[in-house]
Amino acid sequence: MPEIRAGLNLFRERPRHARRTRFDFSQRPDPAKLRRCLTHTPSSSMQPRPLSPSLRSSWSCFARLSPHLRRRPLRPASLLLATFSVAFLGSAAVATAADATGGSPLPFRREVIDASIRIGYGLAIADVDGDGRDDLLLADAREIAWYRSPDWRKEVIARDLTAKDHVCIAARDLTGDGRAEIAVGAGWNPGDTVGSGAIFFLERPSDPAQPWTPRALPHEPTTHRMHWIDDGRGAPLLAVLPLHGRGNRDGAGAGVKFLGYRWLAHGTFATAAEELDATLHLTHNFEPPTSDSTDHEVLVAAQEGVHALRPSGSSWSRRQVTSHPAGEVRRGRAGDASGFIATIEPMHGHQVVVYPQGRDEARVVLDDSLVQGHGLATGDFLGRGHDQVIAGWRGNMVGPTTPVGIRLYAATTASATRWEQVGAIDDNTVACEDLRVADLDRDGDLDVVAAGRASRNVVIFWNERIPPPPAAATTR
Ligand SMILES: [Ca+2]
Ligand SMILES: [Ca+2]
Ligand SMILES: [Ca+2]
Repeated sequence: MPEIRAGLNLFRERPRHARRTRFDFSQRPDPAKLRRCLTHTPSSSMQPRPLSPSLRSSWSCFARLSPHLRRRPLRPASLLLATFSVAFLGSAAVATAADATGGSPLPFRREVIDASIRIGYGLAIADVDGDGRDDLLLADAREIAWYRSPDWRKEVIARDLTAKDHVCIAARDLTGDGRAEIAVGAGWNPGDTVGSGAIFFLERPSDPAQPWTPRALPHEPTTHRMHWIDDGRGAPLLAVLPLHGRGNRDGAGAGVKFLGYRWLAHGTFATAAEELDATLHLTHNFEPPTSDSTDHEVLVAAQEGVHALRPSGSSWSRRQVTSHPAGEVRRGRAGDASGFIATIEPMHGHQVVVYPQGRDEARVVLDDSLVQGHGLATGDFLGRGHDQVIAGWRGNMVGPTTPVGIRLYAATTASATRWEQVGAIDDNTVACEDLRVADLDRDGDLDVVAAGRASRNVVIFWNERIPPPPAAATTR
């Protein structure tokens, strides 16, 4: 994908040492000062004062879009962008951000662990160093890195594996020694459906903070998403899903070759890749089987809707589940113990959708106001005994900057046929390119980690639903 435009750097995080200078959004400047700050260097002497509703909306938009603008002199490009945003984004964008903060406050505490990534294409969670704590892994444009729990020190283990960007990462312990095996995808260029793509297994050095040795595997063009999966046939499979079929144009042509690479041992793989499917198009993401799965079902989000793949004999069967084009897909568990499927539709889309019991005709739209929805997860974040849905979006890739965020939605019926937007986990600090969930601090609730593209950050949202005991509070 094209590089982020310079103007979107408005989202960049400040370094940790500068956090104390963060602007207090509860303050409201008077209208005259607001007008002046759009044309002059903003003043730090703005005093709280009520605004008219229209100006309050404008200020809300301005504040969310450009926190940097009030800390330092405006650069011409930033000034133009902010002015354009306030003037032309319109009430819809402002209402979206306001809606995101509605409802009950969510019990998440934000911690920035990296404020200077480039793209943040792919996240994974696994124990890299074998200390029993899950670490974070990131496939960034030019680096493959992991962040060590609990201090989140960054260790770069590979750089520039291909001339084009790295794009995805899969990490899981395959050998039973408690230390993750890591594979990555690279050569990212979705416009080149013939010569792009790359897959590497990274061979571990004795010190996991040192560079790992890349071993190339065969690949299809436009390598995009990967997971280590169990298909019930013994050794794990590195399942790799390209975005396009070979030689495709405009999402048409040959089907996407979804291939699996059978792990043998010690970083060696079966000579021939196994084909999971070769019929779909614009396959943006997939959901691996759950760890307790007996049918080893893989869900693929494609232009042709969500399709379920299952091992069948020596190959795989395919069944269409939904009919709307989808970009992200996850499974969830409803209050009545039935399953549901959650999606973002279409690819890079604006809708968060749930299919109770995986029934296409039961489609429920949870939200239709995302801008470039790109992160989706399910889990019981609120401790209700069934799964909620969280969705993150990255905002416009071109044109005027739009607010970004991560929202949480919860079912209001046991059968997951009705939903409500509960609130925002993130309100305009992470232009969500990818997100993952896990109980990172092992306190019993699910935490969220997100990588931001235009915001160029990696952020952990600590779930504080369960108050930490005094003795545990110091271990984070
Ligand atoms: Ca660890
Ligand atoms: Ca291992
Ligand atoms: Ca937790």
